[in-house]
Amino acid sequence: MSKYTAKQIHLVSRPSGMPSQENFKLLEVELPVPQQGEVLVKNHYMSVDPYMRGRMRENAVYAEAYALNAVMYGGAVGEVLESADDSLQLGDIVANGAAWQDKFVAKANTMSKLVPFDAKQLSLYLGTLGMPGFTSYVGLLKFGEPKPGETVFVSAASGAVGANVCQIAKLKGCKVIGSVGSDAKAKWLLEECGVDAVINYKTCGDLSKALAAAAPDGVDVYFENVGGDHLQAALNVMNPFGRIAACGMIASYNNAEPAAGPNNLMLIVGKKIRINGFIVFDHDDMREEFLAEMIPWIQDGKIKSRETVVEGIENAVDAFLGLFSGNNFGKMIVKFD
Ligand code: NAP
Ligand code: FER
Repeated sequence: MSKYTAKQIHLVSRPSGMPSQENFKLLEVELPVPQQGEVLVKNHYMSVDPYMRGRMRENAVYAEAYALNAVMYGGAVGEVLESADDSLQLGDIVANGAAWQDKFVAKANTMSKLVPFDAKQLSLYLGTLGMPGFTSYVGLLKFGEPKPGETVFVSAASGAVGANVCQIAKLKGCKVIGSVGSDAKAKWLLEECGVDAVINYKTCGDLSKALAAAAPDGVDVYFENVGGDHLQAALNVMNPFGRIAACGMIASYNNAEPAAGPNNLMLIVGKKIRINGFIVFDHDDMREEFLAEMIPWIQDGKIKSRETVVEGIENAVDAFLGLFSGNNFGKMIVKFD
């Protein structure tokens, strides 16, 4: 055994509906000494993401379900404490897939060394420069195909994916309308991110009417993060040949029983709307192009990032659950000491 112990969060039962603390367990385990080809890493930040809810199901669709009574996984950024591999040295910063634990031993080739453009902003590699930021880039540009002057509607617009979609669409010359669940989030998008109009879906009344009022020229691209009433409202207001980048439908992730669908799907036919589902992990061919555009945008202040930082692995489950009630303003991050 090494001199290190690690705290880990295990999934101990599969949630039905909204998960609760009882579905998870915090354990402390001893770590082995790294063998040839392995490193021991201390994580500084881990990501909690909506997709993790899907992996808690037995019948996860696109990837294997989390095993029961084992540590979960996901994106994290850490620092090498011990190395038995030539490719990584003590102190190297690594992006890894070993979230939900504060330290771990793994093969060096399962992680990538980061040369951060700003060492004070490592958590950006879990947000704007990480999986969610890349999702916004792929989804908007490849599947939304926005043209200058067109109108883009974004749901969960202040979140990790949505805030980047809004800002990239503005940089591409579009009119942007967002929907969010609080006035503070709306104010940030309007005043700091240059979004043209924001709807608070909790207080706006009829969402289709609010969207029609915000989008007098109709909607050409809908970046779908929420589903349900948001999809219904978007279809009502979309223009012929509109495109929907179907990224996620978070409103349904904790449904124990399927909810009724939008009542207007036939509009897809008459309006000749294209709906494209996509999974970011299929689009690694765009990663270089993404970083080449995104890093200068961040450095030039053209893309702003917000984070909600929750401290301590013992609060990671709460951070994850908070995604489903909008507790995060921007990217939800868990910071380890
Ligand atoms: P996020 O937007 O940072 O956090 C989730 C947000 O969703 C919450 O802050 C909340 O914001 C909103 N929300 C939660 N429940 C809602 C409900 N019932 N109705 C309306 N809004 C609700 O999360 P993210 O990581 O950026 O993910 C956004 C979407 O992208 C999710 O659907 C996720 O599954 C999807 N995604 C897909 C891919 C892919 O490859 N396809 C990759 C990454 C993410 P409000 O306060 O505004 O309600
Ligand atoms: C996500 C939501 C759903 C995501 C992936 C999925 C990578 C995939 C779902 C499926 O295959 O059923 O946020 O992010």
